[in-house]
Amino acid sequence: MIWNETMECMSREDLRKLQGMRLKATVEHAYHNTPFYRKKMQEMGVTPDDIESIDDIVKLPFTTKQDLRDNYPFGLMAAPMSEIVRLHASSGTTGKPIVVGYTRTDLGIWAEAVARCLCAYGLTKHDSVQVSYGYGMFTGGLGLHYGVENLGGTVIPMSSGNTQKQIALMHDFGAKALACTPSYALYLAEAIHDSGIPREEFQLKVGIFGAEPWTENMRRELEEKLGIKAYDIYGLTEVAGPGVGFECSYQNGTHLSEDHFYPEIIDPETLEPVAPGQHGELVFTTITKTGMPMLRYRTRDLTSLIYEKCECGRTLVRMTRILGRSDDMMIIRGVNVFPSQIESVILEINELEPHYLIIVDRKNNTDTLEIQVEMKEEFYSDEMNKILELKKRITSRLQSVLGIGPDIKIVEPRSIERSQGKAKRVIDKRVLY
Ligand code: DLL
Repeated sequence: MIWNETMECMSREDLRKLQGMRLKATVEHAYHNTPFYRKKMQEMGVTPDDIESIDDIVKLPFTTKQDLRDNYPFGLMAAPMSEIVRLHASSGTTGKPIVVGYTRTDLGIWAEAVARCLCAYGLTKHDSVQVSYGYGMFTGGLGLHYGVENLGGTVIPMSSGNTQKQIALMHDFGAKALACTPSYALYLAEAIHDSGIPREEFQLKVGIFGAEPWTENMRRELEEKLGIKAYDIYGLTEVAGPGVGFECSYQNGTHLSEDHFYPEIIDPETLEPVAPGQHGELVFTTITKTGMPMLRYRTRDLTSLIYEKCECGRTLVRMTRILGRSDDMMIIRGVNVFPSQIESVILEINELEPHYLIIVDRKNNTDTLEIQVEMKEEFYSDEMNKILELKKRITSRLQSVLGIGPDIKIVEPRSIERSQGKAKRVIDKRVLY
């Protein structure tokens, strides 16, 4: 199902023309209303007149998270505060939060972008969606909320946490879709199982999962445990929030709503565009936002783009699964390791639960990589041989995928902390040294 056929299925040529026009208007707006962008462009010797088509985007300066921090709280707004009708913020792990502001028009565009996602997941105004992303400064809760309303569906504004109540309402209200992080969905699946309520009594058919990286193996696990079809939703605060990208029923890449959010892939070292189809850092320029436009915002997310038309009929570009963030990448004994590689292996192993914790440390000047995994209750035994055999199997599989050998610790069922929002699965103790 397609929500906005004109925009989602436009010919690439027409789309590029539209993007060019929208980019030009955005650059003019930012140049004249945001001293930060005017100064950056002047330093590079670029004016809005230099932007004639979407190809001219490479002339523009990049924006980073640090720029948002340096201009905290409202320095990057391009509209007077009287026009800003909503603020959101993202705290990140260090330093000041970053703040974004939306005009009424921006909120309308964002809600439509989310409605497109919901429609692609097969949802209609007859369906109810339990929104279990956090409400508040995080964009997840309210972003999904207004998207569901825009679709005309029924929103169940649960927010995150309070797991028992989540299950009771999901059951009683017959939610057709659940929107939360994939890690919280796993926790809910476990809690539903423990509740003893038969799965058939739930109406749940669709998962709307994002806000953190997840793997194909995690998708399979969630689909099986919850008896649903699990779809990706992508987005980030700086660009809008959830709804920048979504999967269609073919689940073969995440479509980006590039009539609003123009994507590029660059080499994070040289900052040059990579060859088409290659992996690199995703960069977004918002081409319709008025409250706080972003020019070439460096997301740090590592992915690649597929420009071929999708079987669903959409011409909107697809992004491959996010491998991780360039700042999530761990360098352990000189080898690049992404948590997503570890997740993939853990989820392939039948005896293991999909919960894990990665602990990186440095002992005697050597990096150590410990991975705590949980055995499924039905496999858990006191038999040393079985545990040793399993440990050996996990170690050798990870060794071949990562190129370095981890130290595997099999911990008791249910001992790894469950997350209710974005999971924190890596503890890197090396910074302490
Ligand atoms: O996480 C917005 C969001 C809310 C997206 C709900 C989807 C659902 P931030 O807190 O600013 O915004 O975090 C953005 O989260 O740059 C990615 O690194 C990561 N991320 C978001 N969605 C996905 C996804 C929200 N589907 C950062 N797959 C992004 C992988 C994702 N990573």
